[in-house]
Amino acid sequence: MKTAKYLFEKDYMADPAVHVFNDRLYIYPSHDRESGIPENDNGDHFDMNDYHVFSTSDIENEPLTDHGVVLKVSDIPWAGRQLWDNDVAFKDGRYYMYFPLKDKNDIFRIGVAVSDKPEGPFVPQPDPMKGSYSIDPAVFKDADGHFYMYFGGLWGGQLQRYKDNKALECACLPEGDQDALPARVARLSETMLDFAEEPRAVYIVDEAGKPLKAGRNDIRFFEASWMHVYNGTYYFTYSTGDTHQICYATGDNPYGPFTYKGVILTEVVGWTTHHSIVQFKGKWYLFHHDCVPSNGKTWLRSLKVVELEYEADGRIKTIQGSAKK
Ligand code: FUB
Repeated sequence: MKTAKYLFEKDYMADPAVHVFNDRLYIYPSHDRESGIPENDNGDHFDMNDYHVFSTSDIENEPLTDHGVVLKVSDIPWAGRQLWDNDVAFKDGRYYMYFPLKDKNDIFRIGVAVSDKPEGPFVPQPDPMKGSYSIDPAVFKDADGHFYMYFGGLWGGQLQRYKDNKALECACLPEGDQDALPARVARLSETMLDFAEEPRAVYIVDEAGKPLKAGRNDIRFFEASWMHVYNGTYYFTYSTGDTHQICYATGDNPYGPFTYKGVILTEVVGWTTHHSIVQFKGKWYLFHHDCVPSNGKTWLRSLKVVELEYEADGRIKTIQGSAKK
């Protein structure tokens, strides 16, 4: 599948987190909707209020099965608004869905909902994860069985409101030669319901080992973390947000530092870009979204997939997004 294809044209879905469970591919997207909220830098127009789950045993030829609504804002006791990008992990017979949601004070926290099936429905815990903040949780299982959550996002994602895992009096967005704001990573506890440690910074460094600067917004981290391992190397992948690229950096362990390597996906139609990378039936795929079907409405995004290819030295071949310049 060398050309990107749309996956589900009946409705708007975005931010696909994708995993293989029981030899089947499961897609956990955000569910975009037309809420009528005006577009702003805070992302208020992304006012999603439920999740669906999709699955398939043949991503190239079979239509997706829609498992319907699996979790709603109205089911979540601590809910305020805005269910953004979620992810799901499997451990000891249970599936854990991690989701960012604003609480009743309009602060993004990360919640957990549990199911005994990959397609849900998922039952939320009564409170958000202790010590959680910001958005875009992505959960990675390392070869030794430990699970790590990567998270964080700038601007509407509120990451600039925190330093050393404490809320700041005033948000602080670095600029120019200051170090870029890093994503965060924390190992999960045995129960999968908490962090096992204080979240740490995910440093992305240049070839000289220096952290990327905020002024390099063409390549610095903004949101949408993902982690995969290819030939023993850890690939931390992310969106550059206001410059609309999916980039990657590599390291030799789940915490990093990760050395910046290049662009995976150039700009797509729409403001946001988001992705996941998964191996299925011997091929690697890049799941993502764009706004072509909604004629560029940034808050109405559609799921896409395309094959991802590596060079012999482990570099990822750049894929052209739909916003060709
Ligand atoms: O879907 C809302 C937000 O848009 C996500 O959390 C970000 O990653 C961006 O795709």
